[in-house]
Formats: sequence, C-alpha cells, structure tokens
Amino acid sequence: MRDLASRLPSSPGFWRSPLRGPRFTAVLGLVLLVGITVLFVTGLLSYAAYNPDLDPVNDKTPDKGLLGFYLFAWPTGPDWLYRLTQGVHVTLGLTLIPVLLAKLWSVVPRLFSLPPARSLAHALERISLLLLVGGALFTFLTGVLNIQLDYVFPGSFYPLHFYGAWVFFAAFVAHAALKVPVALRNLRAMREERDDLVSPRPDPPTVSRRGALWLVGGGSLLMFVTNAGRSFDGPLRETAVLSPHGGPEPGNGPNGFQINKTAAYAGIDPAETSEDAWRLVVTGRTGTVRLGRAELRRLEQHSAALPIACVEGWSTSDQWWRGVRLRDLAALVGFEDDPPDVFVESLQRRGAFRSGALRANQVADPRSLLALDVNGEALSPDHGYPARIIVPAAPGVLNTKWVARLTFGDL
Ligand SMILES: Nc1nc2c(c(=O)[nH]1)N[C@H]1C(S)=C(S)[C@@H](COP(=O)(O)O)O[C@H]1N2
Ligand SMILES: [Mo]
Repeated sequence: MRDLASRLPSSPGFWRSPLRGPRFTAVLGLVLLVGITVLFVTGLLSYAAYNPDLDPVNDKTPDKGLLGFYLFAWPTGPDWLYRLTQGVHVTLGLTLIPVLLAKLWSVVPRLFSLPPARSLAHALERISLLLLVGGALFTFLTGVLNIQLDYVFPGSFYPLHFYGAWVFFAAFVAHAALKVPVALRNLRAMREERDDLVSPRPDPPTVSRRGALWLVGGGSLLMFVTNAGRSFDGPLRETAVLSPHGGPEPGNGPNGFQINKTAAYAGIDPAETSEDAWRLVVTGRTGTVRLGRAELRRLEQHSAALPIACVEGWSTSDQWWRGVRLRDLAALVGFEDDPPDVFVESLQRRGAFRSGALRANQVADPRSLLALDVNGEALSPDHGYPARIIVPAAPGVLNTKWVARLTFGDL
C-alpha cells in the first residue's frame, strides 16, 4: 500500500526532476508578473478601442456590468496606436506561452498535493489556484484560436476571452500578492531552502537549471521571431511563418496588401456593387441623401495615409486612402460644425462585422474617410469596393467594407 502511494502524483517522491525548485519557479513567475500585467492592460485597451459603450452592435459582452468601468473615447492619434497596442498584446501573448507552460510544469507537484485542504485558508488558496491555472490556460487558448484564420471554439471569442481574462487576472493579482515576496526572497537567498518543490529523490540531472531557463527563453524567442513580423510589410512579414497574415503579401500592386475577409467570403454580390446599382444612403438631421460613386467623386476628395490594424494582431503599414471625409458627409445631412456619432452598415448580410458604430471624435477627425481609392487605384472588391470606412488608430473591425448606409446622430 505504501509503495502504491509513492507511485501516485500526490506523493512527493513521484516527481523526480532535479530542476524543480523555488528559484526556478521564482524566475519564471517574475517574468510572468510583468508579461501578464502588460497583456491585461493591452487587452483592456483593445476592448475600449471597440467603442463598446457606444452601441450594442459594437459590444459583444453586453452583460459586462461594472467591468466596463474604465471605458473611454478611443483617440484617433497617433494613427499607429492600435497597431502598437494590439501587436504587443498578441505577440507578447504568443511569446509568453513557453514561459507559462514552464511555470506550470515547475509547480505541478503542488497541484496534486494531498490532503486537498488542510484548513479553510488552504482550501481558499487552492480554489484560487484552480481559477489561476484554469483561467490562464483558457485565456491563452481562446486567444491563440482567435488569431487562426478559422476560429473553432464553442461560443463567441469575445465574451469568452473577456470574462476568462477577468477571472484569470483576479486570481493572478491574489496569487502575486501572496507569492511575489516569496519569489524575491528565494532569489536573494544564498542557498536554496528546503521546499516542497525540491524532489526528495531526484533523478540525475540531464540539463542544468540555467540550461533549462535558456531553453524556455529560446522557445519564447522562437515564438517571437516567427510571429512578430506580421505587424510589418515586405521582408519582415515573410519571417512570420507561424502567423496567419504572415508570409508573402496576398497580391501585387496597389491593392496587394493583406485582406481579412474577401468579398466572396462576405457574400458580396457584384451586381449590387456596380456603378449603376450601388447608392450610399446617408441619413441625418435634415433627412436622407443617396449618392452613387460618381456623385461621391464630385464631393471634395481627401487623402490620408493610414494602416489597417486587426484585433488578431497583424497590421499593415500606411496605405494611401482617398475619398470623402466622414465629417463632410455629416455636413451633407445637417451636422455642419458638430459631427455626431455614426452608425455604419455594410452590404454584407451575415457575419459579425457587417456594421459598426464610430464615435463623434472619430467622425470629426479630418483623416477619417469613406475611401473610394487606395494607393492611387479604385478599391478592389476584397478591400471594400465601392466604398469603405478608414479611421485613424481604430481597430480593423471598425473599418467597415462595402458600405451601404451611414446614419449620423448621437447613438
Ligand atoms: N463588411 C465588413 N467589413 C469589414 C470586415 C468584415 O468582415 N465585413 N472585416 C473587418 C476587419 S476584422 C478588418 S481587420 C478589416 C480588414 O480590412 P482589409 O481586408 O482591407 O485588410 O476590415 C474590416 N471590415
Ligand atoms: Mo480584424
């Protein structure tokens, strides 16, 4: 019976790696302390950038309650703002995966230790660990799945990742409050103290602790260099071999840059987008106007160099967009000097991104366009022909393609 017990994972003797120990765990823990804090902050920013408090269509988590306490009007500058915050969020998340897995491996004996609870405090601590480990795995998993081209997960990504992240971060804060002092003490100690992480009968080492840390760091470096390039164009993007929207550009010429959903995927019927058929419907204070592409061309044309930056972490460098200012369209329907919010709808009939709401500060920015051209050529069908929205610093999802209708007014 005793022999059997020593062969179960709940027995300290079961875990034989000589690498486990408080210092190894402390190093990984301190890296995660910094990294996950940055992940959480950039994640909160990403959520604010969606304008979730503006209109229900933007908000995939309508039951968030107090969790939206910090929402603010996302600024329109610098125009690379979302490119930066979301690029950091996704690339850092991927880079931390080896560290997270190594950290879990380093403390795995504790997850099995018996009895399950020695006291009420101990029971609470173990429940918080369950939330911590479960929340971490869940949030990282949903994040990784969402940046793949086809999101395969039961349930919508947004609420899962949003609520998962809050549970994870709450447990993370509690854990850090308890453990950071311990980690610092372990790192400062001259010799390793006796600790339940140290195997009572270790196997002979095959790699030093230092070597194991290098291995984890090497794994992170590999994740970084095979993903980070998708935030840039040209040769750098080609290095992002592990990322969707990494590798070579999808096409050549002015419209050759990255495409999220193609016109065919979105079910855009070419018959609806022809010069004869398509009319933009603009509604506001003074009524409704309908404008074809030729009429939009006769309005004052403006250019802006702006990137596309997707929530999935990839982005393009600046493209030269040309078209009509959103604030000029607002003026056409009675908002001469006080552009309000706008609700944008696409020709697309199904799918989560067929409509979106932009805030007054975004409409007012002179670089916010209903674009007709890009890089000196008419938009291609896949980039939103006949017309698309482009707003500085906004997440890609708010840059609605194949626009059919703009409704100005406070939302
Ligand atoms: N109608 C419509 N507009 C859309 C989308 C969509 O699926 N449907 N995708 C959005 C997303 S998620 C991004 S990142 C950008 C990508 O623009 P691009 O394909 O021109 O690069 O378009 C946005 N506009
Ligand atoms: Mo996107």
